[in-house]
Amino acid sequence: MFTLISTARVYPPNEETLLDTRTVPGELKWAASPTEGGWEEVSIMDEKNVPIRTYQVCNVMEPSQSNWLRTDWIPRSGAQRIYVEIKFTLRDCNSLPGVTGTCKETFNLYYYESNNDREHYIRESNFLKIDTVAADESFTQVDIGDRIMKLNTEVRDVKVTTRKGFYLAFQDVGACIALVSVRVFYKTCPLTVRNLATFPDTNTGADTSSLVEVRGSCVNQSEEREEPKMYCGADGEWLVPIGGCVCNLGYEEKSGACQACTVGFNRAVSTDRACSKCPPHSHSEKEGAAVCDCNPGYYRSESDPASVPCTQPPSAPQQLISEVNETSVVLEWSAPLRLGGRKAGSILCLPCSQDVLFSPQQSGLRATRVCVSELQAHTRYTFTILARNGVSQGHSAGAGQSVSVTLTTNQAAPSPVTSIQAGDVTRHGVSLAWQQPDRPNGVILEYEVKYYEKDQKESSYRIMKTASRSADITGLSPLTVYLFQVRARTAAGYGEFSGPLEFSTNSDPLPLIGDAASSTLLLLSISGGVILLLTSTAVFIISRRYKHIWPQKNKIYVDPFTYEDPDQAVHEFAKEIDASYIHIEKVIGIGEFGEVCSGRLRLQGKREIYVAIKSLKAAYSNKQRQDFLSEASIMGQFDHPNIIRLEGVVTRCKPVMIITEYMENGSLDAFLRKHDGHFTVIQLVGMLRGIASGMKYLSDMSYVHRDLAARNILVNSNLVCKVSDFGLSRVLQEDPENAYTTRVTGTYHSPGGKIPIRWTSPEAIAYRKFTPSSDTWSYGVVMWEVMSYGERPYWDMSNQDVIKAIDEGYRLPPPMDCPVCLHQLMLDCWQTERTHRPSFTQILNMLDKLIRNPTTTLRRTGGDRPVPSLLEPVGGPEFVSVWSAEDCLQAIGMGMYRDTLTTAGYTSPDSLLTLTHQDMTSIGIITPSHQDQILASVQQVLLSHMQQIQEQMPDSMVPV
Ligand code: ACK
Repeated sequence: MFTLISTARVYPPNEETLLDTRTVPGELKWAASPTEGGWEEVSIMDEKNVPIRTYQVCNVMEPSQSNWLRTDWIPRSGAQRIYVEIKFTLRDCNSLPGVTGTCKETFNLYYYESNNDREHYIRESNFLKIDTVAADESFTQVDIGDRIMKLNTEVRDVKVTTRKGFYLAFQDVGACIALVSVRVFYKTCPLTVRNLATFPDTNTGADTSSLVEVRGSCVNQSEEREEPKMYCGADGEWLVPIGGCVCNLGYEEKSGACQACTVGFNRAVSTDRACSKCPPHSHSEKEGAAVCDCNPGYYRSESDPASVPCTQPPSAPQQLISEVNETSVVLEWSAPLRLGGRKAGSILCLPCSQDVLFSPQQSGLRATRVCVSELQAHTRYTFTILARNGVSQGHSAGAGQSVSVTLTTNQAAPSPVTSIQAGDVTRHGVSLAWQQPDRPNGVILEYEVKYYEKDQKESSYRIMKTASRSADITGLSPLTVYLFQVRARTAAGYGEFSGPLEFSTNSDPLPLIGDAASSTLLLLSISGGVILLLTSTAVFIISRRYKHIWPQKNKIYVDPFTYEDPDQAVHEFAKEIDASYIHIEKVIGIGEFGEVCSGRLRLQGKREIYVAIKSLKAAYSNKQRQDFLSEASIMGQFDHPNIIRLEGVVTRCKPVMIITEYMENGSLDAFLRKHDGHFTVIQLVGMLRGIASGMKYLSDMSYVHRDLAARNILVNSNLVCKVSDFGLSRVLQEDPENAYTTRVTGTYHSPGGKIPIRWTSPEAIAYRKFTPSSDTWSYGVVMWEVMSYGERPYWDMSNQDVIKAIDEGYRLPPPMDCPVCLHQLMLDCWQTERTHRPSFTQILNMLDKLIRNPTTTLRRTGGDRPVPSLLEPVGGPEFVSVWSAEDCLQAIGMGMYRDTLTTAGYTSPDSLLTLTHQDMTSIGIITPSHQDQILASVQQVLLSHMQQIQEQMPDSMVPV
């Protein structure tokens, strides 16, 4: 019936074939049902005249066909997912003269897992369907005499994990088909050596997204540097090599193996890549030498690396000259005659008091000059200078290595007075006292106090002399800043003046802010009706005072693409991290530019933290690198507890990486789907509040996110939600959710960039008008996603239908059990006129209001009673009465910062939620662990407090 062209087949190295009908000698003899009139085995010749087995059926004229063909048992040989490649020809029903509507153009592929390699009969209903197979548009043309046939190749895959093997079955339902060949195979990641570790041939995982973690073993003569690991991806490719091995000392890496260094060569340090020739005056007699031994009479010091030549000790320094200047001595000499093959080092051995100063230093001198000062006046000293090199110790050539000089110092002035203190202060005077100088160098005859007005500098100063170590200075002008200096005098003259002590005769400095606040607080606790008025006055004064030292809150976001050199933007906003501080642990997902891993980061002097590591795939263009790093340049500008925190970037080595804080619960949409129905309404609103707070921060910085969606919110172990994904590029390689599109027709054409239609406001879709109000629209959709536990907005409607429905005024209905007021807030976010949508400040206020009064706001999940207006101003004394910032700080064990925070204006629980790392540093909370504790716990504590209030409500009021 058919002839065809075949080509000799070479299988790809990462495919293991379980069955190929072309290589089966003789007949296949598969079980066909019915045995007559259904599938028929037909031998044909390929173009090389080699016979191959095919199965054919062509009952296109008869109705109700169900012709089954079953393969023999195929052992799965450890495979977890198998691939079936079917080559077939299929007649187009139209090309068959006189056929009726019974003719079909598809067939069905089934499988059945079994341990029995000789099943006699398998009930058809026991087979599980893999797919319906139709002829594809891509095919190979096959010449058959005067006709041309189309040879189709289709591949299907299925998970087979439950039995030792399986049967495949083909069901024809009335088509004209020839199964030309069937090949069944599975994929493996082939044996490979990476970073000197061998990774065995590994079967891929059961699912198309699974990554199989494989541990490598070090090749011969190598040892582990860091546990070698790689992941075998579903397509048979090795991914993310982590760790690896290094050749043992004495061996070097060559073509993925470790080879011994030859005689006369060594490899002594693990950081050296290759063996190197023995250094001068050393040798190696065997292969595989780690260290070359010194020749006789030559040495290495303990600190000498094995890579330097062996050397000898030096002879003595020469021509020592000394010069005395009061209590200082300058010594100069010339280098020894023989240096022994090393740079000369020199040493001065002096049992001096610790106060004696050597410049540049006492030992290990490289220059042949030293200045010794702060010696005692009128004292006899001996200086000995010894030439040393690294092999002097223990290999000394004996005397003759040192040279000495003895001399006497002169008289000298006293050293400066250092510790002056101010005592009583009056409007016109101050009393001063000080200690004797450290080195008086003789008897102190008197002290001299010099003082002058700071503004006048030293242009007009006054002097006062005294024999004692104190002085009462009088005759000063009130409210004036003065500088005071003191010096001592001996028979040798005056010493130097002390550094200036600054003091103001203004004895009534402004009251300290903390004191003002605490006295206000004291007042508050005892007086009744005026309390609130006073509190707000105190807070007002405090915040006015602090204004100039607080970090600027209204920072504006800088677009990294405005920089001519994008690398400059990255380094302005992101810290470069040394890759060796990062320890990658596992792959947690695939991002837009490469894998996302989790791991640990230990920066110098900081405690180790868990981090997420996004890496840029190996082959990237310059544009991709810039787009990838732009996310770090953006993220690095933010500091807010509900915005994912950037730890830094790795750009100076490959792979290029972005390091952020680790969010244990991953993205919000998946997290909610996993925990469907597990949270109270208050908890869900708490999550929404966090997101709104992060968005308010972004909009205050004039940053428009453009892709706010639950998939771009990350959740940590405390259920704190943080806004993430600041990538500017929306070109997704794979988008199974079909979240983004560029193919929007009609009035919603969107040039340049993909748009997440379901989350995007109409004006942003129509003419790319992205504003904080378009983010508000997206926020409404996120609210809907949260309240429906990760349901897909607009379910399976097409993007076109969504756009149309929105345009016609249709909006998403309230999710199940969603309180009316929350749905009302969503509807407000989805106002067609963007200026009518609430700002994030208003949304945040509204949510706070709901959380504070859950009894009256969150209990109604239906009905048509009027809902409170969103845009109405909220806040006021009721909040203060619910709970205080102080309670909250106590609850998280940070009560010690109560005063600091109150003084800085953080008086309400609300205000604590706005704290950032930077805010805390600026007001004096500098311990990083305390900052983290406050940020991580405040939201949680407030939420659980709200929840407790909610739980105390009567049953009928608790939201379901
Ligand atoms: O839903 P997920 O587990 O959360 O899968 C995706 C995946 O990486 C690809 O983006 C996860 N992911 C991204 N950033 C982080 C992070 N900072 N902490 C934890 N998981 C993250 C995300």
